[in-house]
Amino acid sequence: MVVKVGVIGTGAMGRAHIDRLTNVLTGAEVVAVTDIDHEAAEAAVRDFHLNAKVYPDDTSLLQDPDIDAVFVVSFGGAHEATVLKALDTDKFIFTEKPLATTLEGAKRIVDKELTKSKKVIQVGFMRRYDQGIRALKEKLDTGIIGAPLVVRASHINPNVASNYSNEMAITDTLIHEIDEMHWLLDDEYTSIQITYPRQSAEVRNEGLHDPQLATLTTKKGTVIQVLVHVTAQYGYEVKLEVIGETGELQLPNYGLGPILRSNANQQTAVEMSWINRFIQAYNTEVQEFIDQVAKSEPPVGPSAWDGYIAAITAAAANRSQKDQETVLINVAGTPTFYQNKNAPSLQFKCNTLTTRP
Ligand code: NAD
Ligand code: ISE
Repeated sequence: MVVKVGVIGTGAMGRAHIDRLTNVLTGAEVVAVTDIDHEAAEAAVRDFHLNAKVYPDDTSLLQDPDIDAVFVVSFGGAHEATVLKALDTDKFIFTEKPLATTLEGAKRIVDKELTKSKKVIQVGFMRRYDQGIRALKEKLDTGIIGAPLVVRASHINPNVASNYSNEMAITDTLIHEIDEMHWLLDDEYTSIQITYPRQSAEVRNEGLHDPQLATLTTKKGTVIQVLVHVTAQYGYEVKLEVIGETGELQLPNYGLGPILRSNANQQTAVEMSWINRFIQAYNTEVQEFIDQVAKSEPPVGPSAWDGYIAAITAAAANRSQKDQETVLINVAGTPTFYQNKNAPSLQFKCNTLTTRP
């Protein structure tokens, strides 16, 4: 079966997904697109030589009975409304991160998915598919460095769009580490604090503080520190180091050129964009999603529940941005529906955020 896909949002990431679905992966065909910028949708059809309908909006695209799966690749703030509408259909849903930009929005999605007979949503947390991060996790899980005590990570962008806000340092950027770290450590967050170091003179966006430092603590006691630096100019880099009881693990940098040593000098290229750095991870996550849809089986990748955990943690971080205080996080147990695809359950407790007194 060829999975028929509708793409909602044809900006940089929407086009990258259309490209991989059309030219790289197997088993899918993009048959419909839409974007609030109609010309952007038309351009995607032209540029990728698609045999696809251009719909005026997400609502009309979602009514097309020939579409098996939708890719929601609009602005983060627009995901919730589209995903909720998509849940009224029988289509599978791949939504880019964040699932929603508020914890209430993420909960509305989870609540609605829980009324269905099976999971249909996968969230684009592609870090879990990166071969370097996976290899690091595999080593960590062998116990070779003992228990993880401290994690140090950096998320560096050369620059950001003019509409990038201070909150987006969390909901758009840190959200990747928020999802990655509890999966990597097989642990749960108990608190988060954002600290603002000296402000960079490279910041152009009103209200944006850059860089920012996030400190997360976990139930097992690991402390995770993440540097978010989005106006770094020199390149795009994601760094990760796990310090254990008896050793350390560092993330290898995949996809870069060779290291040149000459004239008492050493040089190597630095990537400038997420598009190339994570290309293998994007291809793997999307192929896996398509293969599941082809079998009419629920996605096995990051779920709406993972998106909800990320939204709770991001909401706590957004709160900490305001006063630089530690915010406690309390995530209730995972509903059965998200643990076992064959046993849906509506037992579901609301989660809380509490600020340290
Ligand atoms: P972009 O600004 O290049 O494109 C967004 C597009 O969505 C624009 O063309 C805009 O007109 C369109 N749009 C906005 N609201 C819409 C709506 N309601 N209906 C239809 N179209 C709408 O941004 P981008 O870089 O392509 O990012 C898109 C999404 O992908 C964001 O959620 C972002 O967080 C995510 N993203 C994920 C990764 C990743 O590593 N997983 C990387 C980049 C972007
Ligand atoms: C972008 O939206 C992404 O998701 C990239 O993966 C991330 O590294 C970048 O910081 C975000 O702005």
